[in-house]
Amino acid sequence: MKTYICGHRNPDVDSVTSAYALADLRRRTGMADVEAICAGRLPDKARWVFEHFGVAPVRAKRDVYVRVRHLIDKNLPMIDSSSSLVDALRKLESIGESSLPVRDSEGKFIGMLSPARLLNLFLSRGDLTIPVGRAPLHHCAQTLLESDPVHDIRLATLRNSHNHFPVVDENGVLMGTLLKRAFAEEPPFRMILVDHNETDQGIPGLDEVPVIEVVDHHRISFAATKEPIRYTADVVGSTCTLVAKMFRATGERPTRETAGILIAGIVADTLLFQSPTTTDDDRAMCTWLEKICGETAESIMAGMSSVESPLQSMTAEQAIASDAKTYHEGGMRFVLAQIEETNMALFHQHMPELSAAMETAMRQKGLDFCALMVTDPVRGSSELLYCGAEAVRRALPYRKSAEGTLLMPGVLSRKKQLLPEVLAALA
Ligand SMILES: [Mn+2]
Repeated sequence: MKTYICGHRNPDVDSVTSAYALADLRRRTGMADVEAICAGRLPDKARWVFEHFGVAPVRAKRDVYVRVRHLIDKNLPMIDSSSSLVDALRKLESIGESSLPVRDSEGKFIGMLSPARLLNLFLSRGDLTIPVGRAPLHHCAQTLLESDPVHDIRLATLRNSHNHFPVVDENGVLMGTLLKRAFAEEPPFRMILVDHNETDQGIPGLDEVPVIEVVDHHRISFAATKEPIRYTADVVGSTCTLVAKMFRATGERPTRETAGILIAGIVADTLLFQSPTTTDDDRAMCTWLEKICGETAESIMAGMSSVESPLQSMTAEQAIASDAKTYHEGGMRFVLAQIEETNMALFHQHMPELSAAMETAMRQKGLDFCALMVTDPVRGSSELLYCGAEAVRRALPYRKSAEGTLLMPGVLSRKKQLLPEVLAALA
């Protein structure tokens, strides 16, 4: 069965690189069909890392919804309209099915062949040598589109009196048959989560698929599981640090490329060990990985930093959505977004569009407030652009700048520094 390894939505470098490296480790330790994916757009800095080390980047995937095409019964044949009716009926009989879909010479679905419908023909003509295409076919009430999410069609299909449903693509080309009993089967893939554990922060569709493993360094808000799962969590600066420790614990030595990709995650999340989330484990793993990789943490950080500033390459909407986390706390719904930007003057120039985009996002998502934390990793401080609930803003311990932002000297971590202040302001 296929296993996807995926970080959080609005992925950052750590969530993409840790997924890549863990897929590498899981493949070596015997997992056959495993693929690292990225929940949405691959961050530019992560793209640089994969290009720099000459490996294919993880695939961006919008969701992991189980779709109709995943449930097609691969053992059931399709009948060509040109084949003889008697042959087709023998086929039905031999596989023990009561109906099968028929396609024309272009592969398009034209109806279901079902012996019950043929009784009249047989009684009146007694001749079954005609082609299937000239026999009365049954036009069942429900044809399914291969791209439909299963949750959208499940109820209607279960209520339908038929058992066999033809599946077509958007051009009407027949893809196969879905049997009602497929809904009772296990989902066709499963998930390993890295760098997050809250379903709300995961790739859409996550709640429909079993999670077999979590590797994470965030607060735990994971649902109760039916079966034991592998759960690796620790208070470290980066998920890549945990993956590096797992390589060591299993006696596997990462390749030069995987070592470099792990370093990228560690330095991106710890801002080259300046962030207060940094631990000795992050430094120790990085030192080990540098020896294998042959490149220093500083040079990999410098390479990633050379990627254009987000405010230059993105629209205001993209900038606030690129790393945004939604929270529900203290009866309020809010978004804390973060970008890294070394050019604060550029940020101040873009404030009007950013504020407008935040106001729009608040209306669309029904938020009480929204804040964009612009972090300068070089100077080691941040500024906050805030929209919405005035009382919360007033309760935050940050001084207003001349430009109207909130100054956060020495603040680098949304999780460890900003979020606790926001939660305190809500209390
Ligand atoms: Mn992380």
